[in-house]
Amino acid sequence: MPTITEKIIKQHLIDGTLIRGASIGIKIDQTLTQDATGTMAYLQLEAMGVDQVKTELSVSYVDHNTLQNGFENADDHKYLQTVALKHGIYFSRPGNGICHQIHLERFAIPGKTLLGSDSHTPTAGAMGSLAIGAGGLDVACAMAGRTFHLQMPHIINVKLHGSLQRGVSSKDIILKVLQQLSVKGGVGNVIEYSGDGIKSLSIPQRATITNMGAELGATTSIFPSDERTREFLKKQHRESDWTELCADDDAKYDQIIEINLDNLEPMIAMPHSPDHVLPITEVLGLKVDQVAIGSCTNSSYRDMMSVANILKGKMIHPDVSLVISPGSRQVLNMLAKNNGLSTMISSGARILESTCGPCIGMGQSPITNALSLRTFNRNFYGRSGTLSAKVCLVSPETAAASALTGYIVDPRTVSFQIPQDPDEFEIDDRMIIPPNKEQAKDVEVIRGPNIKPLPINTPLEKKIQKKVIIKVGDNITTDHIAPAGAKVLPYRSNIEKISQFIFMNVKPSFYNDCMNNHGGFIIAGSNYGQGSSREHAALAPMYLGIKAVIAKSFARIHRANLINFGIIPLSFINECDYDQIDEMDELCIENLEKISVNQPISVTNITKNITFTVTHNLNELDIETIQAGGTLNLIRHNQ
Ligand code: MIC
Ligand code: SF4
Repeated sequence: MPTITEKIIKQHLIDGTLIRGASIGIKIDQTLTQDATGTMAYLQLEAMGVDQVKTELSVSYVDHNTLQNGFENADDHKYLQTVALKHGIYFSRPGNGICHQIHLERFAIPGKTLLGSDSHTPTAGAMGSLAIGAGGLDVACAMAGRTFHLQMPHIINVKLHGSLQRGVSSKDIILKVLQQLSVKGGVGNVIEYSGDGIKSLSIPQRATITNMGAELGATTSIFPSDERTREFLKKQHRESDWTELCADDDAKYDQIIEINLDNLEPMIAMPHSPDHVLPITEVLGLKVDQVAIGSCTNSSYRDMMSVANILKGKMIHPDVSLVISPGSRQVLNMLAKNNGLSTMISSGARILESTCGPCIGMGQSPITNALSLRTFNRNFYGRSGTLSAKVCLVSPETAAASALTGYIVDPRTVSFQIPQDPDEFEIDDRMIIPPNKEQAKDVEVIRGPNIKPLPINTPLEKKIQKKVIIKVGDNITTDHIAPAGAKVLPYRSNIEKISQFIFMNVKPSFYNDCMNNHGGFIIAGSNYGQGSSREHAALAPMYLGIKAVIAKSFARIHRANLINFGIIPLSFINECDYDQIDEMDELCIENLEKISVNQPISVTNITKNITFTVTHNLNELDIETIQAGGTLNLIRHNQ
């Protein structure tokens, strides 16, 4: 009867029952962090007074903030390295690659639970891990051995039939799913893949699909652990980590989607959302200015070899800038040894280090009004660093073929050799520093001057009477709230400084308006906070005095982050109440000491002299957390 998700959750269940939609608590086996969210997570771990992590495995990666334009990022790396050694955490050094790619290669295990402070943690679902993205504080709590709470997800089964045609790639499968389900269609769900079509997909191909399940808003995505999984683990010299794991034949799903790979076409996501998906045939011939290949979605050895085979013996178009970032040191080294790298260099590609790079706006912003074709997973407004750029998401095959012509082409019309998976991957873990209990005692944690203490919220007051500082529409991303990019990311460990950038591209006066009004409310449409797991999108507004967000609906991770920092997430009961609120209206909520489960809350709009009701969907633990002014306060209070 059970699905894969139910099997893993059952084995890890600590609180609650497996009723879909109910609150449950599970044990976390593995955690991962990356540098942009990791500094906060480890500051929080330190604040909890934990000596050695309680997980089976915790890994700290450095892959986001690697442009060292000033001391800040380098200082963060040193902090992360020393704090890892102190607390029993593996440390993957800058240059070793992108967290999700490396975790898949070296650490992910079928049937294990993984919690990561990055929304693309579900990449490891390709291996049959139950891999979930969360805010840094939730990951810190998991490292401290605390239970991770979530809503028991509903389960959508995506059945793949047939096999991909020449020039069509697994990126096109997930773009197709996004076209059908949209960026909010996965909220509250796990996406489980099955069907005869999965047999022909290798683990890195599956990983492209599970990675971009984050763009559906899904809790996670997962594939069975089968012979293909065993084969991949064997080639990574980890066959002993393999166990078989699949859903029972009569497993019950909440929704079934069928996709026939035999007639799937190459797809493209148009600006500025990963679900604005069209078949590539509708945009053929559009002029391209930049092509960027890489990111945790499409930077495996196979992806890189498809690109190399398409570029082989040819030169890129004079009007195109082509940048390529192989996903890991393993991939880069293998490409270097089999001449794939020199093929890329000869064709005019600019090779970047194995990091997130342009995906997170760390350099390579395209020219004004550019059309930038990227193999990444997000094309949110402004994320590339050039506000006027139009970023489109495509497969590595479409990207490479279009870099040669200078306009969008259908990769099915290009002749190239389809790459084979290697017989063996090259194993060299020397850029991963393992924990060492003996040394841990003597390690001094080094903190640069940009690493500031954590701001802590105050307990919830009985009454909030404040102004609406901003009113936004649907599908606001965490990139809208807390932008990324090379100018802002160095302040990820300095909340006071990063708070000056909040809503910078949406309402530049947001910071000053918060300062002048002692904080206030945020009003939003549906799916507020989609995208990244960055808790800065909650922590910095908390620092600026934001007390509540009233939205039509929320994205899962961001809602959890708001609760963690003591900001109340409230939902409109009647969506038309949203229309009656304007920026700078004064709202008042009273009797907050009496919030209880399932009890609606009444909000008065003093400016308009109207009252409306909202829900909160908070469980008892959430209410306690908010009353205390956030998770850290609650933990301290209960210690
Ligand atoms: C992203 O892709 O947006 C990031 C950068 O990886 C984020 C994490 C962050 O903001 O540091 C994510 O996906 O969670
Ligand atoms: Fe890095 Fe981009 Fe992947 Fe986020 S989506 S982890 S920034 S490569």
